[in-house]
Amino acid sequence: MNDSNLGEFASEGDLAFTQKSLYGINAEPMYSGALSFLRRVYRRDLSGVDIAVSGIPYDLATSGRSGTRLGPQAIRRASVNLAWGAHYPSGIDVFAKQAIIDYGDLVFDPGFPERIPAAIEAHAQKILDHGVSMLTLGGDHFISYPLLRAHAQKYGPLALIQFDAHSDTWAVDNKPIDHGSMFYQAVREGIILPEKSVQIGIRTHNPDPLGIHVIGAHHVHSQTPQETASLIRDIVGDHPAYLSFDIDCLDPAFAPGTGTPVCGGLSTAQAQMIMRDLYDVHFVGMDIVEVSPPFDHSDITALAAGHIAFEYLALLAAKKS
Ligand SMILES: [Mn+2]
Repeated sequence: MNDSNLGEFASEGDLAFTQKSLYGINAEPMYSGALSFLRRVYRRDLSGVDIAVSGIPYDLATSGRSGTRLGPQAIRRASVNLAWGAHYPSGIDVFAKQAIIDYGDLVFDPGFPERIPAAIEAHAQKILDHGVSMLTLGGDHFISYPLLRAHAQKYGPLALIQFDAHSDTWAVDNKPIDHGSMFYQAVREGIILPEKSVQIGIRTHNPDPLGIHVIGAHHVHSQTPQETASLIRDIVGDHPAYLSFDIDCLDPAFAPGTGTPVCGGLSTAQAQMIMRDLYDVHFVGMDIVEVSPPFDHSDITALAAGHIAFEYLALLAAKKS
């Protein structure tokens, strides 16, 4: 902290632009300044970076009510509430040893929707080719498909850990760009391994889960978060794993701002506690999707997304300490 009359906020503000170091907690009034994700520095230069957070404001694959194109903005805005301190209850400073940047958003032309999947995949390849891992803010859940393709090119076929109310493995063979069948495509292409993959919080029927393990929401409710996490860890083992968190995994009481809400879901606390017990999973990337701010109230959903992403960063930080 430097000498100033600014007290707790000993900086000139707008740390997303003015902070030179990529490390350390960036404390700034939550009501002011450039609202980067967790107050990280905004930049495109990937040198010396461990994790790049980027937004993909895409919702053209949505089947129900839309609005997730506004998700990245809302998650960033809510995330600044978490930027000022260490992770609770671990006490880990998420930013002490991890250089995390806000890479900004992927820009694409919505007038050419057929080009967008390849644009998302190229965006991910560029970041991954620099040896930087990704935390991606959606956008609707379709974005996970091109992201998985890029990650599988780097790491090989992946274990998928999918928090969701819906399987998104409904069989459609003509490869539509929609957010309910992309994991069917991913299994068929061999970029995720069903026997190493698990869906948590499911509460919609799918007659054929394609061999992916399913821990339904009712199952999560009937056991402790630690027991759920243990099941996940047993399934995934030490295989490289990609985490895809659809915010509609949470109950509409905890995540009203989403396109396809289903009652009976997890609480934010359950999801946080399950996440905290995934300490030995070999994560290679994460996305958090389906936050639709027009249906949100008091930023509940966006804040939940920020918290879940922060849990993920704390898991990675714990491995570095
Ligand atoms: Mn879903």
